[in-house]
Amino acid sequence: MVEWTEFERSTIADIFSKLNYDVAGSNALARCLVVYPWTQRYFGKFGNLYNAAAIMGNPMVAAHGTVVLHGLDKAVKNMDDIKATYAELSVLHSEKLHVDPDNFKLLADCLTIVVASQMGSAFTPQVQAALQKFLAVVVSSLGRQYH
Ligand code: HNI
Repeated sequence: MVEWTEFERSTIADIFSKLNYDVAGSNALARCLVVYPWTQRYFGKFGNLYNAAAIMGNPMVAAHGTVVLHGLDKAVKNMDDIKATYAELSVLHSEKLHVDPDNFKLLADCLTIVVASQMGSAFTPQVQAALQKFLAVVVSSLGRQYH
C-alpha cells in the first residue's frame, strides 16, 4: 500500500479543492489530444478534432474532460485504496475501450501542466512531487487490470 505524508495528503486535497473541474478537465484532455494526436483515435465519436482550435472548442471534449476529473476525484477521496477504487474503471479502459495504458501517463502529464499554470509560483517542487506521486498511483492503478 502507498504511504502518504500529511503534506502530500493536504497538498492533494488542496489542489483538487481549488480546481475548476470543467475548466481543468477540458484543458487537460484537449492538451492531450493536441500534443499526442494518436490519443484522438479513441474519441472518433466526438466529431471534429481536425486541429487544435477544433479540439479546444469541441463541447464533447470539454464534457469528457469533466468526466475524467470527476473520475480523479474518486482517487482524491480514497487515497488509501486507489487500486480498488479504480478496479472497475481499469477493466473498462482495458476490455471495452481498449485504451493503451501508456496514454494514462500522457493525460496525467497534461493535467500536471494545467495545474502548474494555474498555481503559478505556488507550484513548488514539493507540491509538484506530491502531485506526481498521486498521479503515478492513479496511472498504475488504472493499468492494473490489463493483461
Ligand atoms: Ni478515460 C471513459 C476516467 C484516461 C479514453 N474515462 C472514462 C470514464 C471515466 C474515465 C470516469 C467514464 C466511465 C464510464 O462511463 O463509466 N480516463 C479516466 C481517468 C483517466 C483516463 C481518471 C486518467 C487520468 N481515458 C483516459 C485516456 C484515454 C481515455 C488517456 C484515451 C487516450 N475514457 C476514454 C474513453 C472513454 C473513457 C474513450 C469513453 C468515452 C465515451 O463517452 O464513450
